[in-house]
Amino acid sequence: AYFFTITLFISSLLSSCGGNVDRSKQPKPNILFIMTDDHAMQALSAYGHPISKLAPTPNIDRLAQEGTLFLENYCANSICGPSRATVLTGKHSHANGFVKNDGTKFNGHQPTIPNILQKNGYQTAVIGKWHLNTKPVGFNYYKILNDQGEYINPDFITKDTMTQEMGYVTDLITESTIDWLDNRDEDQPFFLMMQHKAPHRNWIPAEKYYHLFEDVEFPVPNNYFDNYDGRLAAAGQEMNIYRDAYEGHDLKMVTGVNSDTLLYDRWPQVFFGRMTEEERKRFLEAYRERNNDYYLTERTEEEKAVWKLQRYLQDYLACVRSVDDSVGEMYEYLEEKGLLDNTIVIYTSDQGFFLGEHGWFDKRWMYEESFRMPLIIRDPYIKEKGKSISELTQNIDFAPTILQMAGVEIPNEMQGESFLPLMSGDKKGVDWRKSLYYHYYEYPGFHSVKAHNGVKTDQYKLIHFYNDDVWELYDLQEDPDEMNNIYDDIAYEEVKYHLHNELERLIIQYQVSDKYLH
Ligand code: SGN
Ligand code: CA
Repeated sequence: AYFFTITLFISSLLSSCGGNVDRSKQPKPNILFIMTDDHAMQALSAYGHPISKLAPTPNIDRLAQEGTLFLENYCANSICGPSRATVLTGKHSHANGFVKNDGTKFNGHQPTIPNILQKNGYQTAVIGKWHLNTKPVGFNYYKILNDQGEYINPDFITKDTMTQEMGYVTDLITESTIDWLDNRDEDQPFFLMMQHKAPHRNWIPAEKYYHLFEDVEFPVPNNYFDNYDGRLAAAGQEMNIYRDAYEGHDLKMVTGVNSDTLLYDRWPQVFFGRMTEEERKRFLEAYRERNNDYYLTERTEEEKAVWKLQRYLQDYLACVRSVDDSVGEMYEYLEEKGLLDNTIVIYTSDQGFFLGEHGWFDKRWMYEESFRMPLIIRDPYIKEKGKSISELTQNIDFAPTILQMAGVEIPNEMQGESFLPLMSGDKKGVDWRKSLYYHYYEYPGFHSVKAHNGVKTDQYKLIHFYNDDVWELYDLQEDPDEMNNIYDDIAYEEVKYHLHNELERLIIQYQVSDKYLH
């Protein structure tokens, strides 16, 4: 009978729209926003990429099984600070003032998720990577990494202090997050941003995972040895795994058999310099056999390049494993405290990343791997579980969506749109946007990616490297790896015409100032 009453009670909470819970009759939900740094969807098994099958992420996948998986979610500008500024403000980079990762100072006094939620009865906190060069505004509490942050024994900045904590960054961020939850005011809902450093460069795994993937051979992308034919900008980049990755700093290679000296370690202060002597020894021991093998086995240049890819992926994916553990711990915590039914959990990364496609690591490009952003939302008020969404969503939509979830008005100046109606089934794809605007500004800059903007539809992508006035066009159905620039292909005249118009329309809609278009 008890079960029956509860069932009746629950069904009375369901509104007419698709059996979802009527939010207006519920207490405001808690929101746990988990954002990692550079987590590619190729490394998140809910998306099914072959790489992730060898290094699955069961805890993050569980969010998708119990929630909504976004298949076509993109960022507006594939670089850290700008993506974070867009998430907070719901605006494209030019409109929120943070276009480059060049030390720009984020203006936290514009309408942002935390500012608005705080004014509407939320407790707000951010723990982990911040990287916006001004102190967090709109947060009751913050504990952030110093700039990029360090993997090992990192410094944390709070309102009054900067303190080094001993341990592995992903674990420390999880602990601090749980700590904050334990001490929060339980009478108020919370908006909590847990923002991991991992799996950002230089991909140092937790000690317990040094060996995790050492014997795993990950699939080599078929365009690993891309020659960039027909793509001028791509030919000029500096993000090749086998040419530009630092052999010490990034690939943990040493100077010879049994050597304890790293090859080029560009920033010792964030790597070996951060470890205690004991930690350094254990690290070197863990990598010794593999590093010796590099010198003891003869390899062609091509084989060496593949060896480097494997080393990169093994470390990157071991970092992802700790992130997945962290999500598991948060799950356990919410379950234990009875919070799962009134807490929305969002999992995303500040942008995508290359895992060897085109020969690359890093991001920045409007090409799919870095443009795409993983996004999974477990919203207990939405009835349908394991749903996926293929409409074009973007990080400009995060703020409006979160505000709508919290039942708060969305400021007009936000450029994104809430995708909550897509999740709840109240709005069908027919009413949704059919194209996305993208704009990357940071040139000259690290990794030498030329500035570009562009438009993407479900099938096509037009990119303008506007400093040199060079155009690229891709048919994503025919050429998902974006190897064939068909801009000059006469067969695509009409597509091109349509996309040029669409790009113009978006530039006007989002009010991109002329100074950014040359
Ligand atoms: C660091 C990295 C770069 C990376 C930028 C931006 N080098 O400079 O490879 O592109 O950050 O990354 S590192 O060896 O110092 O890590 S972002 O996540 O902040 O956008
Ligand atoms: Ca990043």
